[in-house]
Amino acid sequence: MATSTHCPYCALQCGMRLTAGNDGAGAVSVTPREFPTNRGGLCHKGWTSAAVLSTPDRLLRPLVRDADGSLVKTTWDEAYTRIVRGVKRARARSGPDGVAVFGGGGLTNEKAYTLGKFARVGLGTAMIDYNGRFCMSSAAAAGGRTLGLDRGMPFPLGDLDGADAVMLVGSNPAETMPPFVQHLRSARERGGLIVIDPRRTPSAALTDDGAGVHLQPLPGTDITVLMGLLHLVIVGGGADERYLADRVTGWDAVKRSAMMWWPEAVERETGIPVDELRCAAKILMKSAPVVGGHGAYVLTGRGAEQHAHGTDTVSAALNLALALGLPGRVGSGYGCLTGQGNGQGGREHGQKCDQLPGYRKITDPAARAHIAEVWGVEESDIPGPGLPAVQLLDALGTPEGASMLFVHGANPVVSGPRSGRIAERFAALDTLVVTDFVLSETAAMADVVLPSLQWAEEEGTMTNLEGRVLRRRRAVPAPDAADGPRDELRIWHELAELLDAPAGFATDPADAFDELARASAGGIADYSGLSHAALDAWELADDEGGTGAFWPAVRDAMTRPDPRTVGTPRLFLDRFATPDGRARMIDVRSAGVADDLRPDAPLYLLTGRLLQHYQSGAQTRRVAELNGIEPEAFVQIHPLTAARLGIGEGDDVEVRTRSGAAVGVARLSNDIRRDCVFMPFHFAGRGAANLATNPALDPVSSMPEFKVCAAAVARFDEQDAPTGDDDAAHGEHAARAGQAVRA
Ligand SMILES: Nc1nc2c(c(=O)[nH]1)N[C@H]1C(S)=C(S)[C@@H](COP(=O)(O)OP(=O)(O)OC[C@H]3O[C@@H](n4cnc5c(=O)[nH]c(N)nc54)[C@H](O)[C@@H]3O)O[C@H]1N2
Ligand SMILES: Nc1nc2c(c(=O)[nH]1)N[C@H]1C(S)=C(S)[C@@H](COP(=O)(O)OP(=O)(O)OC[C@H]3O[C@@H](n4cnc5c(=O)[nH]c(N)nc54)[C@H](O)[C@@H]3O)O[C@H]1N2
Ligand code: SF4
Ligand SMILES: [Mo]
Repeated sequence: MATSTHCPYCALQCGMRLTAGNDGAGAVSVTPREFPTNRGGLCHKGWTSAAVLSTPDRLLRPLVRDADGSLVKTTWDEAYTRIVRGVKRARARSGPDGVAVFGGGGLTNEKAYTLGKFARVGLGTAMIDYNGRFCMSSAAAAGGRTLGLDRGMPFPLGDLDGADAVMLVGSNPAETMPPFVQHLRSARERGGLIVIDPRRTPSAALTDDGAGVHLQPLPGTDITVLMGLLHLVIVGGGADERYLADRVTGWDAVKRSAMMWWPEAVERETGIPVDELRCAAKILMKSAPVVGGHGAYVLTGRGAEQHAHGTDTVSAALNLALALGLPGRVGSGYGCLTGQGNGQGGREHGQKCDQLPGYRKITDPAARAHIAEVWGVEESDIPGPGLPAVQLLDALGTPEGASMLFVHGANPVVSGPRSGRIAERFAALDTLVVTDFVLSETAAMADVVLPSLQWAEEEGTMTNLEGRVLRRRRAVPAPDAADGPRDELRIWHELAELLDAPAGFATDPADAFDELARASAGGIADYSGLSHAALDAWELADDEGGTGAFWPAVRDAMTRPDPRTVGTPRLFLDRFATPDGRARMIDVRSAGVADDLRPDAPLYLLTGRLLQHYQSGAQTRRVAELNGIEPEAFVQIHPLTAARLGIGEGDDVEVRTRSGAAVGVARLSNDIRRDCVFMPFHFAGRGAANLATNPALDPVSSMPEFKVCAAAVARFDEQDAPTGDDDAAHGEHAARAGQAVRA
């Protein structure tokens, strides 16, 4: 029997159907289905996603570290006993905040919500944050301060289909969301695709043959590029003054700042030729509704956001969009392309260190009282705000930080900035508990590993990049041994009981969702009109694209704009979500790269993604078909730069920065600027790009500057490899991480 569900990976949440083998499990086959985001398309990762279900090294038993340092199989009882003892030791040492929790944007809404609750009232700790801090935090912060709320795309993706222009700022969807490219067709046909990326990516190549323009700036200069575009829009009479007067505050100051960025000055700072900047500005102006165009969209991705001034960069993109009169109009808009499968829902229901469910602030007394009532606890039982991800991880194992950590749905040893330091902090913990379905690099360092279910074995909901809540459905049974993998809802329920928590924890995902819906009622991300049953019922015409429901979906005020749409597909049509209903422009300034070029580090290291791998690679490196295509870390480098450094195609190359060094195979390519090299961050060991990235933080969002730092690049010769203290220490962690699992 086929089960309709969605891909386990990215925020596009492509619709697919899973068919189990004859025995109910066995080989599971994937077929795409019609859904508004993917329209029957899937990328290579989606097609092969079922392979991870039967990966030979699937975790099937809990593991604990034994006296000689190996991970050995054990029972759930023994694993729980170790965990409870660890919690008691950590509390005795530093109180409830001695235990910390790190979650993930791939967890279902039910799990993200319950993990936040488990931290606050199961463990009583304020110390919870998650990997979405590395992903969406800058866009979320900028959206919140200008629009009054953060729903990555405040409109359905299908709206892009009629646009004259789409501008992608630091986003490469041709690799990161391939079926999304369908929605760029109309913009491309009208010559309106603008891509801003220091590399000529497959997305940048979509601008070829008159389809648009690729701006290839120096990394970290997006604010200047966006100010330059705004300048040209103002000078060219493209600013929508009437809209600005009616719907926006702060325009005068922003206008003054933009007027300083003449195209010639922009060219000097960013390297973008004046003509190309003018061409992009023209496209935007003639597409904008003010002159009667069909509409334009400005969309940001991680290339713009993962910077020490990423929030301001998104604000600059929002300022440009507002000047053109795009947000809050049907057929135009600003959006950010959320990344992880539940990157949107995962940032709404309480995994963030300062947040309660429904996108509420944990410091707001009314929010605390409401949530306390839903949870059946005293308001004083709910801790205050904790630390954001980088600070949280950085403090682990120090006298001020937690000595115990739970990780659910993240692999920060590979994906966190300056990952050598993160591994060091993990090694300093008293107890590391990791729940996963494979032995990720983070799980390999744990004292206790709990085996979880996989996507196709669980029920739940995900909220995709459009703010559309959809159903994840069980298609295959869980491995059924008594000591086999467990649903995380059950794990938290059982641990909460053992820890005498003051609140109960639902084990049925539909019940957890109902509680989430109640908790979210009246909040920004209001799910109170939704339930599993309702979402199932709305997916009537599944084959023609069962649609899910857009939040806010308020109980008793549910809208149904058309037969296929439930909830609120388009936000801000009448007013923005700010107190006065107006969008607040923020007058931002250009800022440099935190760790900028210097004589001993003369090239920029850029990081990002490849089509075949997902994130830390914990899942996709286990899919032979994908790993066969991209089996190892590489360094993309311009041929002229490589020649100057004596590097040839296929040589091992070391990229050394202030944080550390990563090694990859040289791939010579004209698709990158001569002053940059690029590494994907999907690989572990010495090829982990994050050994070299800079943890410098955005002051508003606490996003680390993953995307750019200064590096020395040289041919790597095994014999000459330094054996300093750092490397020795890292070797030790690697050895611990590499301990074999014994039966
Ligand atoms: N195949 C694949 N798909 C994925 C994922 C994956 O791991 N693999 N992950 C998912 C997730 S969680 C996310 S967040 C999304 C991310 O999706 P994207 O944002 O599209 O991905 P990235 O490759 O991280 O970054 C995009 C581009 O930013 C560019 N860039 C680097 N520095 C700068 C800069 O200073 N300015 C500008 N303008 N651009 C810059 C890089 O060259 C890169 O091409 O993808 C999702 N989809
Ligand atoms: N240098 C550099 N670093 C980056 C980025 C970059 O562009 N450059 N991008 C950043 C971004 S945008 C992101 S989103 C992060 C993501 O980075 P990670 O947090 O490392 O993401 P994943 O590899 O998806 O890790 C998820 C882990 O959880 C497991 N897992 C999946 N589903 C579940 C579940 O339901 N329950 C449990 N318990 N486990 C599950 C998977 O097997 C995997 O081991 O990386 C960030 N790091
Ligand atoms: S684009 Fe994203 S959701 Fe769609 S198949 Fe690929 S990984 Fe899955
Ligand atoms: Mo992400």
